[in-house]
Amino acid sequence: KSNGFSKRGIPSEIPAEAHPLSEEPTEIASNINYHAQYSPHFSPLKFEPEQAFYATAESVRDRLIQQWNETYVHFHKNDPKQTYYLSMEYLQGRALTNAIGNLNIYDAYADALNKLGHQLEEIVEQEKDAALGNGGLGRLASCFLDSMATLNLPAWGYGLRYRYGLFKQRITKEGQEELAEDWLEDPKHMVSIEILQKFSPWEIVRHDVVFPVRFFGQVQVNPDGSRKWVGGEVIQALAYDVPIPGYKTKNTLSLRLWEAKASAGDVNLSQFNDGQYESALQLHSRAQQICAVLYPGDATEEGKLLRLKQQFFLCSASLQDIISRFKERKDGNGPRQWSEFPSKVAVQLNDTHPTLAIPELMRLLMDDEGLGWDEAWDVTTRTIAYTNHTVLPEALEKWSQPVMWKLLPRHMEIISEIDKRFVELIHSTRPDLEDKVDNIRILDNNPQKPVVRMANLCVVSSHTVNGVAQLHSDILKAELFSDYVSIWPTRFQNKTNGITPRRWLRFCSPELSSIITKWLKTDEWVTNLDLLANLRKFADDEDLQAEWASAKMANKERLAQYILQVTGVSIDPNSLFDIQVKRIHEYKRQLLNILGTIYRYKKLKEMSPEERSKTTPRTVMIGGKAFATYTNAKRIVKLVNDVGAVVNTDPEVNNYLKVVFVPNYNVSVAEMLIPGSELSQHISTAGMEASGTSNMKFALNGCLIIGTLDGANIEIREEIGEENFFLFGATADKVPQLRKDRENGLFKPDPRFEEAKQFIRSGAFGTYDYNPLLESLEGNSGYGHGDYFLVGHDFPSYMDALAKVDEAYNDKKKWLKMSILSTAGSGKFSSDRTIGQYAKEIWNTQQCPVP
Ligand code: B1H
Repeated sequence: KSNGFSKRGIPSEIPAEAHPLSEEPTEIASNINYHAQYSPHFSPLKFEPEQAFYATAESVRDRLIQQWNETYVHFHKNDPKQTYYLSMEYLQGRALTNAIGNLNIYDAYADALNKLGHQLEEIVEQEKDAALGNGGLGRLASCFLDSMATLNLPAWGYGLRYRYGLFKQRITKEGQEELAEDWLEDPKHMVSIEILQKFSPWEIVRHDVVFPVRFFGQVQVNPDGSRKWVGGEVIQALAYDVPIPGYKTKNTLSLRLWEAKASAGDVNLSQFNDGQYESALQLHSRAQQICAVLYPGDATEEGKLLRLKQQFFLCSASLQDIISRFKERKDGNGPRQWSEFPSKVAVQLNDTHPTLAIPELMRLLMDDEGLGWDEAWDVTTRTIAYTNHTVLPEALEKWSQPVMWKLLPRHMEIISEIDKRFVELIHSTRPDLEDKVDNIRILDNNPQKPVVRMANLCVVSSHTVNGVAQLHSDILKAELFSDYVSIWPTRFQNKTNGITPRRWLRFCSPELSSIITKWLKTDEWVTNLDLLANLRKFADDEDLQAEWASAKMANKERLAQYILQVTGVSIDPNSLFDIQVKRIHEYKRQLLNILGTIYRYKKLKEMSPEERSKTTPRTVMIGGKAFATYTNAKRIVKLVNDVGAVVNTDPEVNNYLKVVFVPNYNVSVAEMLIPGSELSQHISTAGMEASGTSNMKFALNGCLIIGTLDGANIEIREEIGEENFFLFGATADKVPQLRKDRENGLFKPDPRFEEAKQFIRSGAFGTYDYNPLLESLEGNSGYGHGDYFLVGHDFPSYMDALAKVDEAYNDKKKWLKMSILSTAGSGKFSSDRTIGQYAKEIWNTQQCPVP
């Protein structure tokens, strides 16, 4: 047990003084000391890395608060149109390096920490990832916040302050195990996490920003015919702000996360005094449940209801906040006109998860503000825009009508009215769509299972609908939303995703960044990524190639150290580092990767030592989390681990092949893996991956891609040149026919594919029963059966592409040139470009830089 003292204290010559804004290392050190001494979180006599991290973070937070205040005073005075990004997920990762990097005080903080006896690199590692998201959709939201701040756009992010974010993945002999991840505080330091205040050093609680959110209850009809939602239970939404600094600008935005609280009056004191503690505190515990966990499994009725409550909680609190800000900024000539609302407010829905913002805005405008239907509808539809992120049928949200009538009776009245008016519109203007109306209307009134189709509600109620890569947007227009396109041809757009070059190159690979800056003779590429194209003319230059190779090698060595530390497997930095990291899903086809690897292993085994020594040594790394109840995904995790256990300990081949499952893939792990990668795999069945965003991060870091013509791969290949991309597989337009052919028994499997599967069956990787997994590749029909994802069809062209990779890697000069051209061609994939397009083509917002 700690007594609060430790070997490492703060050097006595460093005074504890505030200096909140100084950029002088000595004064920064004093400020960190100040926070260490006056921080309520720890004994002031202890200054181990953990305490040093908190004191450093609080010191940085002072600056962020200062900039945040200036930004919002400026926005308040200028009253520009603002964007409100509503998302159920944000994958922020760590904040320290990003904050001091964006504030341009990285070196000063490194010096200051040195004076305090610490290394910045070690302090940074103390921070826990904020993982309030599942994958690409949540990380996209976080990249967008960075770009909106950097571009000086007036904006807010809105989300939920989940107590437990995405689970932590532990790998055991059984495969994946899920552990609760406490991003706010490490429980080992807490006597009782329920009693002590939980905190993240980055957030600022706004005790004065609280809105009531109602659930259940009924609709009251007033004598004048107006309607009001009453009764039920009311929970309070309390705001926590996470400051989002822009890169080298004063503008600092806010990610506002809502926490659910019961109000003080909700403790039933007489029950409590009678000793009925649990029922006295019932609403408190119900409130706590709302923000307890990210995406609770929705297999049970209770789970479903909780997810719906979360979605409504986000929408209601955010809209009340938006409306109160709109009313507050009046120009002195009396109350504002509601018709002005869409010229001050743009609401972007990150997928259908915050769809309830639509009926909630209608309700607030009609029932609280007294607008009529037509006026409220006009304001709502001119305010709301919707981004679709997937065409997978199981991810298209449909909520049970009875559940919604119970939880949100007034909203269901409004949704029914929107539905009715839409059906009338079809009847009166589009008789040709008459027979399709049951499919495109909002309510699916199938008596067995009546549901609300959230995507349809979004399309009907938004002024703009966009997909996230060109192919995906084309598929939306041609398939999922084709009938709406014929009604509203100008409503549909494409906004190809992007990533922030600050986190995903400048900060995660300082080595490569300084080489780029040196050769471009400017660091402006960090905010104008198109400048990377100027590297093209040096792609053959031997000096650049040598520097490039040495930066890559340094990053590979750092990665090899990390892999050794977390898995115990030693990998050779001279081998080709081949990486696939993303959520585990059958459509992403990690199974194709591991089957290809198994085939490679089998061939290596069959070779003579002489032949083996001529092959290209390769380290295959696969990482990602499987949804806790997705059994086939968990089997894939287990298979990769089992293959690794055999291959890595096989003395005949382990100089030529290693297979590593990288545990607990998250933002921080990505920041380590991507800079050290040479080949990355983006191999989804064509038409199924809406965009992908890690493909952009890898390409930006000079990593070559093996991939299908899917999502943003297509645009990446266009930008970097087809000769620098290892392409294979069926194209999206052929996929339906290939599935039909398969159902008709027309598919002839490649012998290599059969051999790989047979090798698993033979027990080469242990006794675990892989038959259910292998069976998903057999048979001939059904979603998730009959090789729906076309692993067998694409296997031969995949193996051919992998052989081309080996060949290219053996020609070092050629490989380096391709690597440089990958980076040089990645300019388009900056989220600054994406956000610039949203601002211009969807939001109609302008920059508002703080002077
Ligand atoms: C994406 C999701 C998603 N698309 C449901 N859809 C969820 C759907 O918790 N849920 O219920 C969570 C997430 N995520 C991803 O979005 C796409 O698969 C990627 O291709 C894309 O790059 C990313 C960002 O647009």
